[in-house]
Amino acid sequence: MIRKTLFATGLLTTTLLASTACSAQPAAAGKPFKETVVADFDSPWAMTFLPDKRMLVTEKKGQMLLVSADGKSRQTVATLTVDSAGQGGLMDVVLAPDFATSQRVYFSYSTAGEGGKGVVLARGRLRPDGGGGQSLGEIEALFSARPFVEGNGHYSGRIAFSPDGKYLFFTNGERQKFTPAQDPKMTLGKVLRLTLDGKPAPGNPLVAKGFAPEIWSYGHRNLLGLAFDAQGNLWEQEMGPKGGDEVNLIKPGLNYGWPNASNGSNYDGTDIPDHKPGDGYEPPKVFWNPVISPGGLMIYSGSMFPQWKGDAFIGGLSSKSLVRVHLTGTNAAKGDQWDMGARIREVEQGPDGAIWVLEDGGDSQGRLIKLTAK
Ligand SMILES: [Ca+2]
Ligand SMILES: [Ca+2]
Repeated sequence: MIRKTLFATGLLTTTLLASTACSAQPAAAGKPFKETVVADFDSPWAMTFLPDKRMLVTEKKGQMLLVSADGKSRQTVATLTVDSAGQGGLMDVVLAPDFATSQRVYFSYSTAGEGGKGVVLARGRLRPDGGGGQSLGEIEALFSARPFVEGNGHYSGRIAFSPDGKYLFFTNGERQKFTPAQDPKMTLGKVLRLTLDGKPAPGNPLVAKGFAPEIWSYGHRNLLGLAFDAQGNLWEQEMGPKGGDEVNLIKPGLNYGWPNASNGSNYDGTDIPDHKPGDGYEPPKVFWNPVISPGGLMIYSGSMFPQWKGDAFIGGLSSKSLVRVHLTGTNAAKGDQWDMGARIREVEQGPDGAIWVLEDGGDSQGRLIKLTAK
């Protein structure tokens, strides 16, 4: 596999947003939070908070932005050459566990290469750019999905670090090809467990069975959310077929069924056997029919909304909603589904416990909205 990637960095712009970008929205009846529009972006995909309360935001076409805590100013810290056709682009961004000392930032993107396209895990270091701002330097690609295939869908590309900070979990979607999810030699349709350098983590559960050494779990479709809860459980959500979006509790070595089992059906109307006891496939903890089209996943640990501590929040794309899933230990149950009026791509928890959502924006502007207690 060729890990050929071109980067151009150092582009720096500082933009003051129009004054209209920071206005409180009238609270819709029934929503237990106030919505404040903070900023907007060009097809944003993911965000994360720095210890100093600023934010890193990725835009699908390849810009990584460093945004002030109030959303009013921003600078471009990296302009990455990515393949942004279809569902591809610059995707997730997550701080390294030792960011406070290393200034390292991990991110994912799709690119074209030998055989087609695939998702790549990379990292860089946030450092002074010499002009009073910061830029992302020392950029290196760490891991590429195998194999690269044709098409522009189901890259996944979500990143989560283990609670001890030693390992990195990375999702590879099945690229709309179905069967790779069950192929032991491909990383497509899998949750991977890697070292912080992007190598196979030692002790992965399926090596003795002949699986690729990076694989932690398999039988997945399009994994667009991945997060640990406070107890150390790893939760994942994935966009399923028609009527089959899922929240899964990820355990090492298990097969989650795709494309052999799903509580949904194919979009062409053909059936897929439902999950049932004894079929050898790990069933979802929650599934949706009709679908929500899950984007990001966040597990809430703040105090602004104490009633939701420990619960999962999911951005709904086609459902244009924010979805709450009640988590109790290793069990999950549907909670709320609030209409947000736009496709929600990403959900994050802010430093003060507010919930932040990023609209997907489609091919245009998506807003950053802060949700606070009423
Ligand atoms: Ca995020
Ligand atoms: Ca089915």
